[in-house]
Amino acid sequence: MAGLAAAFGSGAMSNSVAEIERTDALFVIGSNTTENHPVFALRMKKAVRNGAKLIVADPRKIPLVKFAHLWLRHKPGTDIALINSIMHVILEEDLEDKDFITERTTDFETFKKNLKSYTPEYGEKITGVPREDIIEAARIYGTAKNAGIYYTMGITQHSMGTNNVFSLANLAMLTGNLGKESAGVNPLRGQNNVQGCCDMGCSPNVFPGYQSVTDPEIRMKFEDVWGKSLPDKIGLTATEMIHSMKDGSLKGMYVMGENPVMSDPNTQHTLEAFQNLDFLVVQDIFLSETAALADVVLPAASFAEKDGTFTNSERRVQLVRKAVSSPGQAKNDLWIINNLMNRMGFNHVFESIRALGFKVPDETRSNNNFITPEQAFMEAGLLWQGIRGMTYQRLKGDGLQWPCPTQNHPGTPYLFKDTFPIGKAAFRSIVPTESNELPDNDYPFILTTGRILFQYHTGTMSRKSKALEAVAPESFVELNEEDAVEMEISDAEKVTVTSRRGSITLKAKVGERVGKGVLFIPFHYTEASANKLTNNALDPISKIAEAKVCAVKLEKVTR
Ligand SMILES: Nc1nc2c(c(=O)[nH]1)N[C@H]1C(S)=C(S)[C@@H](COP(=O)(O)OP(=O)(O)OC[C@H]3O[C@@H](n4cnc5c(=O)[nH]c(N)nc54)[C@H](O)[C@@H]3O)O[C@H]1N2
Ligand SMILES: Nc1nc2c(c(=O)[nH]1)N[C@H]1C(S)=C(S)[C@@H](COP(=O)(O)OP(=O)(O)OC[C@H]3O[C@@H](n4cnc5c(=O)[nH]c(N)nc54)[C@H](O)[C@@H]3O)O[C@H]1N2
Ligand SMILES: [Mo]
Repeated sequence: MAGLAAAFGSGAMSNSVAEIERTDALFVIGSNTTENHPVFALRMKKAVRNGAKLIVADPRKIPLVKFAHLWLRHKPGTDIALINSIMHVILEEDLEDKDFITERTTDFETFKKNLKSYTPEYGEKITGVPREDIIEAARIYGTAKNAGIYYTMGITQHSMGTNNVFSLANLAMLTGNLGKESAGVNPLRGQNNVQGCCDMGCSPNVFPGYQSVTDPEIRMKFEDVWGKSLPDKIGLTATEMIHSMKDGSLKGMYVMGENPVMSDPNTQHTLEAFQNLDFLVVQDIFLSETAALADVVLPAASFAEKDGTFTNSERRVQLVRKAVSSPGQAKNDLWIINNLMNRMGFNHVFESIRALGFKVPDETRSNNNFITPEQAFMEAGLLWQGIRGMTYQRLKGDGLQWPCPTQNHPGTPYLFKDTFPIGKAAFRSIVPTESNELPDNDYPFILTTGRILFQYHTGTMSRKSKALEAVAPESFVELNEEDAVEMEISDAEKVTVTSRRGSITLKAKVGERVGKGVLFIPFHYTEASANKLTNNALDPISKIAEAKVCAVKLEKVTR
């Protein structure tokens, strides 16, 4: 693995939240920060008040645009062309960081050659962004002392999502905006503790701490502590599992804290896959659409009902403490896992925690070999030096940012200061590719999907809140005024949106948020579920689904 994006294997922010305020230029691309990361957005607005210049690149006129010096409304799925043409201008105008390029990168000459043809004129043709704005973006980003990139699902949820991220890494490397304060390439993480899940090895290719399952030495280390032989092959990603369920090669499934029946693209395909299973267990705090299909439902306790750690976007590990008791028969996830482990006769972990010199409280010993959250955390530190220096004692207060390898290490606010984990970072010559499904005569609109401030994902949680439902009770499709006039659709009128995979009926929201030819639908509402429409094409590297681009048609509802 060369390239810098590989160094971002964790997907963690390279820099810290607080640094945003002191940034000179912010490049927010594919992130509706105000609605989906309001706390980050506050820092961004503060940076702007402090004099920072803000560039927003988003096909939609998102609320952050109000604070931007420059808004690039590119067509969905054209980020590579946009970034390549910005980098073309940076080179043309001599704004690159030559020292950084020489000292910390490789493959620059090939990369430079690849950029030759991506003129601002080319950029305009592919993206729809005026060439002057591409030049202006290059000047703002290229001349700033510290420039930070902030991206989320508008960048990643594409069949070329990984190449989009590589392109952003190229841009930061070209201008030396890595390994220093208030800069970097910063994916704002989505769910609370999605970072912690990734850190703990919830990816098919790594053990906790991003340690490869295919490296025999690493595997032996884990086998020693866990007392079991471990598979040496990379497993399936969640999106690939759905395909394997469909073709019958995957027969049993245990879903914990996910509602794929609504959150995965192409619902019809997902349902067929689930119906093909021999056995399904769902562990959730509510009876979700997916739990409703399960053979066994394990009722789980929510975050407020248990102890443990959550790791946030800036790699900060924080303690959470039980605040309220669980209702009914709900048990916390670790309790359920402990029980399963015991019944499967698996208690070696506990033995090794003690054998390796950790003090394990006696009561735990008599308590059916239950591992406490703290012990699980200590064991993780044993196997991953990134958090080895952290203890529950040290985490009290504000927590600590990994890497934190020793007991007196203060934690790490930003990564790659003097070097990359891979040594020098390689530039990648990225060539734009088209989205898997583009509009045609039958399906003339591009549909992009995402979120709104007042709802959360599949709504299992947020739609139970009366207050949130009062503000955002139903789905809608954002539609450009010009298209609305042409099609004689008025605001709030019911319309049908249809793709090759399904059809939903919902309210039209006419305005200028989306450009002509583009529609946006949030995926929160089960009664008009956007994922009935979306395309399950995958990025070949990350296997993320193309939730941000598919072709649809729009029709008035006729009676
Ligand atoms: N209120 C609320 N907050 C949330 C969540 C929630 O459900 N509700 N979910 C959380 C989670 S898990 C996540 S991952 C984050 C996601 O946070 P975001 O990624 O900000 O959310 P999205 O609405 O999916 O899409 C982001 C933006 O991408 C833009 N976009 C669409 N297509 C393209 C494209 O081709 N290129 C570019 N550059 N932009 C494009 C959309 O217009 C949108 O503004 O939010 C987190 N925060
Ligand atoms: N069209 C479209 N589809 C998308 C996206 C998009 O932008 N567009 N975004 C994608 C993204 S980025 C994401 S992150 C996914 C989100 O997709 P999901 O993760 O499937 O969506 P959630 O609704 O957050 O489901 C989480 C489930 O966990 C349960 N839960 C909450 N707390 C706990 C707990 O402590 N223990 C247990 N066991 N369960 C718990 C909740 O009740 C809920 O049912 O959606 C993806 N799907
Ligand atoms: Mo997410």
